[in-house]
Amino acid sequence: MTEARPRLRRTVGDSLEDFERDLISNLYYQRGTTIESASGPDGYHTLAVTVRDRLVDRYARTAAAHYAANPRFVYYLSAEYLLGRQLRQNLLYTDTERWVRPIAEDLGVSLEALEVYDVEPGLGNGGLGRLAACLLDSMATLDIPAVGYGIRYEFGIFKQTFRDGQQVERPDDWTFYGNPWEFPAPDDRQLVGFYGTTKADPKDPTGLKKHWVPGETVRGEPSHMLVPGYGTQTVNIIRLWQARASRESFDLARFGVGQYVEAVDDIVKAENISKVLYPDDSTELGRELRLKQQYFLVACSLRDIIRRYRLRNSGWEGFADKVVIQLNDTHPVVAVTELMRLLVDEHGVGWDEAWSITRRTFNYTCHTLLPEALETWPVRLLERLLPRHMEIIYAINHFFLEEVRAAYPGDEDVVRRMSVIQEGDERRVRMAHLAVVGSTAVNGVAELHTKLLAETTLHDFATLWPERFHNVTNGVTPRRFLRMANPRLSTLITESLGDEGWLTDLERLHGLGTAADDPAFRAAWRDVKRQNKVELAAAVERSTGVLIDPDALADVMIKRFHEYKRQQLKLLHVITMVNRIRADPQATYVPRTVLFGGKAAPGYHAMKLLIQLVNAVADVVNTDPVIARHLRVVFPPDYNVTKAQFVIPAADLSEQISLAGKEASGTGNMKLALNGALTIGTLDGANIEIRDRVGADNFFLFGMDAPAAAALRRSGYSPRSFYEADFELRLAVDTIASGAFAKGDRSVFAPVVDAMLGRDEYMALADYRAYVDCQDTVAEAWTDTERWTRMSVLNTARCGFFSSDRTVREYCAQIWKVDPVRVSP
Ligand code: NBX
Repeated sequence: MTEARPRLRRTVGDSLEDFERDLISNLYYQRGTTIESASGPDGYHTLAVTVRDRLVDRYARTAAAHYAANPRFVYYLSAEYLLGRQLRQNLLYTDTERWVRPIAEDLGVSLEALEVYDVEPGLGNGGLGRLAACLLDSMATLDIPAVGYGIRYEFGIFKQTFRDGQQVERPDDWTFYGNPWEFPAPDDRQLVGFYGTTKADPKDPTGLKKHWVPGETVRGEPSHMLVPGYGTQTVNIIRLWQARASRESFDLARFGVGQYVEAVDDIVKAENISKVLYPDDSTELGRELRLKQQYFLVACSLRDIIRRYRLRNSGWEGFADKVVIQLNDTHPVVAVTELMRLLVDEHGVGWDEAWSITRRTFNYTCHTLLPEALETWPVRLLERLLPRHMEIIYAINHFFLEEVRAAYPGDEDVVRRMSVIQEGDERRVRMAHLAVVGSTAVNGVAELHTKLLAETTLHDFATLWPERFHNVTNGVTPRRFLRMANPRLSTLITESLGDEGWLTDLERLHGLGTAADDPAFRAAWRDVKRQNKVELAAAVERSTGVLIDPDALADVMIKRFHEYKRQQLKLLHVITMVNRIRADPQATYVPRTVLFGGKAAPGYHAMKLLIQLVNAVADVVNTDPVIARHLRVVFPPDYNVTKAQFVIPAADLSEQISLAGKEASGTGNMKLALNGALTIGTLDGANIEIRDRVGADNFFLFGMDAPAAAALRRSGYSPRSFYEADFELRLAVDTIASGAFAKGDRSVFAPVVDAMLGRDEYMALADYRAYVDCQDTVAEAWTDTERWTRMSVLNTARCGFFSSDRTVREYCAQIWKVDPVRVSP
């Protein structure tokens, strides 16, 4: 980065005429085609590039402002990003949509028609990846100097289709038509080593400095995507690394002896590192390639961070004053050892100083409470793949355990519990322990989550170092999830509040509180919801063939399929509704549409079977003329960020029914409440904070709280006793067992029944009665339209807290200690 020479700097014009001229010029010179012969992708690509150019201007000014200010930067390290579609966002952030509409109309195309080519980069699984995207959006909006680092997976999260109701996964070739939003930066490539051996440094008396000779090297090639702030000039970037074969990564000798194909094989192997996103959410599978991905991300990013640091700074004392790295869960935690290695082995910094720098640089966000999601790696694998890092881990652990022994003399039990190494038949490295030991701050993502972390998973650490533990409750960007997803509601809000200031100051939604008492406003609110539902109904019909009634209660459960989230509980409720209608077809029922969305990890057989059952129930419900009069069940395939933006604005009821103590936070719960859906939920994750804010009267609470759930488990939970004690529950389970959803075949869904009656790991049966009764309260409330609308308005009005802008402000104040840098127009 050098000081830009102003006379060489070109700026784009900012009028409609400039935009139109650039568009036509880009179509001709960039795309090499003409208006007469342009295809849909040509049109999309050209529009994308023309909008992008407006952001490049801002990016250049941001880079110059950052260079001049030399501030402390936030580096967000994440294995996942779920950015969503880019075109609409960038039109909004550059305020150019108002030009594009008339120009497109002139040319006889619609924005909607071009948008179908805007493929979302599915570089993540779920909440953790989407949170990364929301936080980056808010950092740019708040003018925080920040860079996100990630992996440019060639294939993102799989595409979900259904065949005979079963999930079938297809590869997500997201760059098939090219990606107009990214800029390759081959000059900033990095070399990454794997395997090999380590050698002692004869000149180092401590024995702590070593030399690593990798056995294999791979090149990391970066490209970046622009991350604009809303209502500001700041444009930050996400830098994504793609693995390439380095010259060293194929054996030149083999060419000489005619083993050409074998030599090329090594190229393929190297490039496999960034080939595909692991589609597992909240479960850990210890695959070598995954560890390679993690180290690849870390090694490339740290070198890039150091390169950037050195542009304006020298020496290492000031490193942690200019660099703060946030570890998004444990996936990038090997960074702690990599920074130690770089400092000690490559830059000759003494161990103690290196450790002080490292500890001051890193912070760690934990996103889970599930024990199976806590990453551990076999020592033997690390010794082979990253031999030097394993030595460093031993050294870090040695000094750390000295500290533990000093704090708890004679207590070898606490030493065993806290050690970074888990002893046993196969010794493993506990990445969460390494993260806590190597960080200044550790945070959970909702109040309950942080509390439970400190009481359970990380209890010993929270006792030893209470000052390290923080809560930063998650948030969501109101730009994408209110303004872009729900333009009608946004217009109504802006009309009511007088201006669009709420978009960057979401607590201003409180101003809607009084409007909730105005019948005309409520009617307008209902009208918006209805129009959103009409639109959703059309989309659902296109994707599933099922007609839904826009006047029915839209009951949505959209999230990854996981036992702890309890889609099975929702299904038991659906089946109970079916059984009630069958038993008394003449009674009156509140018409409902139950919409499911979500993927199951390809190896998660129990959840794939549950998906099949949802589809089978949907088939029975929607084709039975009696039942379908009152109830529809739809499951549009391939739930992703784009689909979320369609579903969320149309939802009346938000299902947040995880077993208390299992969902770290949830962020879909926030998006839905912000869009005026009422929540039916347990006291879990951020549900608790949502309820505290919207008020107990405006939230449908049911079920055990976390202490009750823990107590029931301790007392020896027996799902069968709940099954036997509740007639409707028994009937619902028996309906599945009878083969009613498998054309009479009792075997197909027998594993679902066995799981429910056998283990019921997440105690769905224990919460069934409370849940079904609460759903009856929901139905009752729905019949009082005015009251429901008032509750809906109050949900939106009181959810301003859940803006990711607030989340980022809290990270800045508590953890990052960074200040904004304004970029002038
Ligand atoms: O992170 C999610 C939690 O389950 C949510 O409660 C929370 O709101 C969200 C953001 O903090 N965790 C999550 O999405 N985990 C993963 O995606 C994941 C991905 C890969 C993996 C383990 C977990 N190996």
